[in-house]
Amino acid sequence: MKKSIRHELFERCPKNPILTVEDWPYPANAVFNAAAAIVDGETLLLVRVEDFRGASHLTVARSKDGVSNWRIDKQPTLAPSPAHPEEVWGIEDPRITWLDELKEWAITYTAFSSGGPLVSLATTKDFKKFSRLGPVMPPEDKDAAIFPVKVNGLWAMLHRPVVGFPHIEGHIWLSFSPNLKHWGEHHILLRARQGSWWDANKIGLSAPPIQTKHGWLILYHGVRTTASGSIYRLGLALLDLEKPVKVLRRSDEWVFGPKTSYEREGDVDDVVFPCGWTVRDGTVYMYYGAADSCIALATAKLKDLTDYVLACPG
Ligand code: BMA
Repeated sequence: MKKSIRHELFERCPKNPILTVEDWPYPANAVFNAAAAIVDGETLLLVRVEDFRGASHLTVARSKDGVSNWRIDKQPTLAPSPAHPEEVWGIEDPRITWLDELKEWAITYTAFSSGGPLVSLATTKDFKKFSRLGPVMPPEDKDAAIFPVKVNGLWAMLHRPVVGFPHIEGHIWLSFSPNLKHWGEHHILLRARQGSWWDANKIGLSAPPIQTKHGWLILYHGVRTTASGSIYRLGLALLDLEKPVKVLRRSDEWVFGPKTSYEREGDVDDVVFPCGWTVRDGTVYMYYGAADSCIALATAKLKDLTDYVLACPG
């Protein structure tokens, strides 16, 4: 039988992993799950850094080409605040969105409170000074990102609450807010599938949505539980531009999964976990945490991603 070779949408950067603890200007156990944005013409990563107590904070790394020569802040850029008890066990997995109407960046992140992980929000103009809006979703909720523009006059946020009944399940929800602080109009958007699916039981948003002429392009992770642990893989979906509560397409197959040694072995094996992607000249740069240990990069043509998702089931 002829062996079929699966077409890969994303191409791994030959320099992977592009950032590790060896590059860090201060001691760290792991650097991973970074948000990404183009700021002043450069790539800015807001990196989750785990210290040797197990708690995480966020530190900025900047690069002109988004691949090499990273300039990393000498100390934590955004550390858990003693004034915010919900950050007592650290802050993790940020996502960044430019809000043109407010002329500032919104950063959604997981605050690890003693009551469980929840979604917190901060804003910044320069990645030096930050204004915290505090928790915007109660535990357990993670993997949140804000849309760059209002939808029918309201800010929109994707996030992933977890329910424990009758089984542990996590689906992606869409909620709305007039002021970024108070959220309501909650809609379930993308459900984790069931049974043998790669994205059964628990899914979560990866990078913030990208606006295309065909709709909002969504990258999400699915978690498959196996006898030897969980496997984190990625899928694509497309939401209606005007009414993002409407899912137009969703990939049946995963489009990216752990393969290389740095993705398969680390503090948590078999994890690819992007929190950010940027678009430069039609190429999508997807930055992902690999095995909860380091940061890697994979690229794809935006057109190939939209062509692929448009050919997926409705
Ligand atoms: C998820 C998050 C991520 C982590 C992943 C794999 O639940 O906590 O921060 O990368 O698990 O361990």
